[in-house]
Amino acid sequence: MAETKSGALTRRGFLKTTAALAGVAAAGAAAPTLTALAAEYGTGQVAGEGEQLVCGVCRGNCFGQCKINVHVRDGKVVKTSRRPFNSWPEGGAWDRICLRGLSHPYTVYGERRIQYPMRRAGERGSGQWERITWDEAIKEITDEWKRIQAEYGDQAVAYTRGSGNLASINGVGSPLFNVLFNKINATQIKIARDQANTRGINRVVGSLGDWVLNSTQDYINSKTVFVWGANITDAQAQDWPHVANAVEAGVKLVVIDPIYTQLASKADLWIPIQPATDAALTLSMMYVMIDEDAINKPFMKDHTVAPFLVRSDTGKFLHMSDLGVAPREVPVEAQATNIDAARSSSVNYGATGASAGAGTKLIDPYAVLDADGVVKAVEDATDPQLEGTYQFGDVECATAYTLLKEEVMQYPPEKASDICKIPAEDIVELAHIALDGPCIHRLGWGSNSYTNGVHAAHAAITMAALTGQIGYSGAGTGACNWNSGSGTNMLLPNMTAAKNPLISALFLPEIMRTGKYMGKDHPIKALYVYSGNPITNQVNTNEYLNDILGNLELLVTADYTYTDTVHYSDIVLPACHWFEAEDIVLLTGAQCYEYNAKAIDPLYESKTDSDILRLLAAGMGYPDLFPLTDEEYCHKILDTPALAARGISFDELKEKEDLYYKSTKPWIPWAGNSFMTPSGRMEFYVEEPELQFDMGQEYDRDREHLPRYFNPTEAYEGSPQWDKYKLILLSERPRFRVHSMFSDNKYLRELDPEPTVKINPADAEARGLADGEYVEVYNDRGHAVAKLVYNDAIRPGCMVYPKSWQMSQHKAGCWSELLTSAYDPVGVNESYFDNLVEVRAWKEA
Ligand SMILES: Nc1nc2c(c(=O)[nH]1)N[C@H]1C(S)=C(S)[C@@H](COP(=O)(O)OP(=O)(O)OC[C@H]3O[C@@H](n4cnc5c(=O)[nH]c(N)nc54)[C@H](O)[C@@H]3O)O[C@H]1N2
Ligand SMILES: Nc1nc2c(c(=O)[nH]1)N[C@H]1C(S)=C(S)[C@@H](COP(=O)(O)OP(=O)(O)OC[C@H]3O[C@@H](n4cnc5c(=O)[nH]c(N)nc54)[C@H](O)[C@@H]3O)O[C@H]1N2
Ligand code: SF4
Ligand SMILES: [Mo]
Repeated sequence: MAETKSGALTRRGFLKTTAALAGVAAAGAAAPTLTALAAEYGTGQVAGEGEQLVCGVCRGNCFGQCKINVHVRDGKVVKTSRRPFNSWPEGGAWDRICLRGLSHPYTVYGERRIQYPMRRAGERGSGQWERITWDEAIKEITDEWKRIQAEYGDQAVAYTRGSGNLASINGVGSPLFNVLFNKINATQIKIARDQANTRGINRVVGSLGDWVLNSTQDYINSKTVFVWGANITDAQAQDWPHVANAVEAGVKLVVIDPIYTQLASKADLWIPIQPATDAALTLSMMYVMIDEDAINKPFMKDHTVAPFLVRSDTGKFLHMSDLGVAPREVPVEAQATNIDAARSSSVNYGATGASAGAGTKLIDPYAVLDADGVVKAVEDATDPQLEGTYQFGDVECATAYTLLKEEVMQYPPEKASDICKIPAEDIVELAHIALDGPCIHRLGWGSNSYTNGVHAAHAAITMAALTGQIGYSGAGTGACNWNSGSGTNMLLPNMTAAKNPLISALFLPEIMRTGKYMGKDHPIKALYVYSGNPITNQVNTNEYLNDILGNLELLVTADYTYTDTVHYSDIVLPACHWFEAEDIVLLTGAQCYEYNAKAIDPLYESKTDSDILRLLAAGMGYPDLFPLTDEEYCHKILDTPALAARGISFDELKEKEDLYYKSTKPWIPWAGNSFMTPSGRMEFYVEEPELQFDMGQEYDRDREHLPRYFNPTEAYEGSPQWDKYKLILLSERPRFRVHSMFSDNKYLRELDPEPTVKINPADAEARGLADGEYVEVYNDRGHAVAKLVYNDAIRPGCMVYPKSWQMSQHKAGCWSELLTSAYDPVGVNESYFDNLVEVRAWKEA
């Protein structure tokens, strides 16, 4: 923990710690002037005497992936600073480094750095360790894996990761992990987070990746940017300069967030919405649009499924074949070869899949009601009707828009005002602003964190179907433009998929309790964790410790620092820090590749994850599984024909350090309105909901057809827990950490020494709690002790904590103990905010 008792950073403390690491004399050293620091920040590349500047990439999961200078002197990292991008010369708005990035030397040489392989010496979690050699560690792990596989089956060995290193060889974008674990037929446990937005949006427009929206540089071309539940200033550092540029140029900023965040303080309009009610607000905005007859009918007719007839018996669209019309032959569209335009290839207008010969395919057209009252193929109708019903034999059909309208009309502003606890006039005003486009609607992870989050996103993208504001400059609806999924899939063609079906981390407790998955025996007895700290970051810690760890025979963690997950492991492997190996990083927000050169040799006995994999492979009997060196893998990943066409190769990247990979700057998804859905249109009516993971869980198919508002699991007034607990517990992205990373960084702990939780003073006073006292936040699942902070910015009825303090840093309990493991069966997403708690004074025992 930090040396200082209070959060105040003394200049003496600052100089002392800086000097200790930089290895310069502290006594009497004059502090650099702010002007000098600003000049240095501007150029980014001031090498101190005897220093070598190495091109590095800071790459925890804060989405920044900042290019930085690693200052090396005598083989040691002495400092980090900003290093300008080459791909983005205009204005330098991509160049940046934050406090965390500036603090790296304290992580590289941190006191809690794992120095050598360790075996647990006492009870699991006792913190007692013995040092072992690499040979011993690898032999023990692989002997155990072999025993477990022989006893329980191959897939009883599992592996999982978090988001600790966004690189392509040693990080989470690496194909190498799957190479080993496929070879030994292991099970991948997939983290279950950040998916509700994606599920709600992609099911309407198709998938270009996980988090897709216009590049942030395009925001300046919109009239209003709506931010729904994201704190861009703190949590998307890479985007804030572009948002700020837009705001300065006169673009209106509307922030919808229960909390008066830093971003809200920059907004023209802040809407303090009741948590978990975004879908009700959006449906009500659509009510106003429809009520005022202000929807974009031509767009809806041409680019959405609005006029398609839906069969009441099957819930599916009516096709001409239903009416006895044989499928017709049409020319096949050219396959997209462009790496960022694969979307057009999957637009197949209801293709039957059967090929009718070279260059053609059979399609079974969607049926619509034409203006003359006759049902026709959509391609043949002169004016497809948006509204109407049609009796097809015994089967009633209605247009998709008719069904949507029925749903939307249940949310007049007065009613939504009660649900969202905001004035009805504000809802009307929001609808008017949204109509006066072009607008960007950027969805953060606010509504994503409740079990009704898929529908909040589904509603948002449906509103774009009503306004037609999508696919052109300044107009779009989506999650932030991080776009990782498509980035990884399209740009890492050698990426090796896991061989066995991925299992959601949310299913793990049940699998561990029962030994069964989808009705079949599937015990999991060994878990290998890399680049992640699930015990701190996953929901419901007690369930994790009891049900998962309690049934696990071997937990192995590879990390460079001592985390909660390390603490509960049986064997710990010392991984390298990012600066200790060469790697490639995909800067997805800016759509460019970055090069990370090796700055220093691996410290202590640490090894790169790739070398760890090589040793594990040999231990499992496959010494030749990785025939290439890491450098050769870098070439393999980047030296492909598709990238060569863009002038991208590994050698080129090494030379230029960063390379933009999209065909246009800024990038605008869904340009030309060609959506990656079966119909090629925006399918706001969903025929068949796609589950994020399918474990045979039950779900309500009818509910999923359209965007709907319903209560989340716990975080609402009147929920089953309401009698006991009346505060909704939210987290915020910590400025001083990236999740749990940097939590043991001495420099940052001076600024942010211990867990805190914010509360509206009225809620605190009602409970007799004073500002600054230690409190226990609790519910049936667990508790966490933290220092209480009075804060008027917190919506009454809520509490907010900066996330991901390690358990060992709390006086008792930890935040994740309080979090529900309930999930929506479609989104299968951890619901970090769907929790009720109470708070009381805490006295140290
Ligand atoms: N410094 C730092 N940056 C990070 C990270 C980090 O750990 N540290 N983590 C990164 C990761 S992995 C992610 S996923 C992103 C997340 O990025 P953000 O989503 O921007 O992060 P949060 O701070 O969780 O912000 C969510 C916001 O939603 C609000 N909110 C809560 N409930 C609701 C609701 O029902 N409706 C609405 N409209 N708003 C609501 C919260 O008050 C909060 O301001 O941040 C990334 N950036
Ligand atoms: N309460 C609450 N909890 C949340 C959330 C929330 O909003 N509220 N958000 C969730 C979200 S969206 C996310 S994305 C998760 C993040 O959860 P995690 O992905 O688990 O995040 P980190 O704490 O960053 O853990 C990364 C670990 O990887 C290690 N690491 C870094 N680089 C390397 C490397 O090269 N090799 C190896 N072997 N290890 C490395 C780091 O030291 C660190 O311990 O947290 C989730 N948890
Ligand atoms: S922590 Fe994130 S924002 Fe800060 S320097 Fe690193 S990548 Fe950039
Ligand atoms: Mo995340």
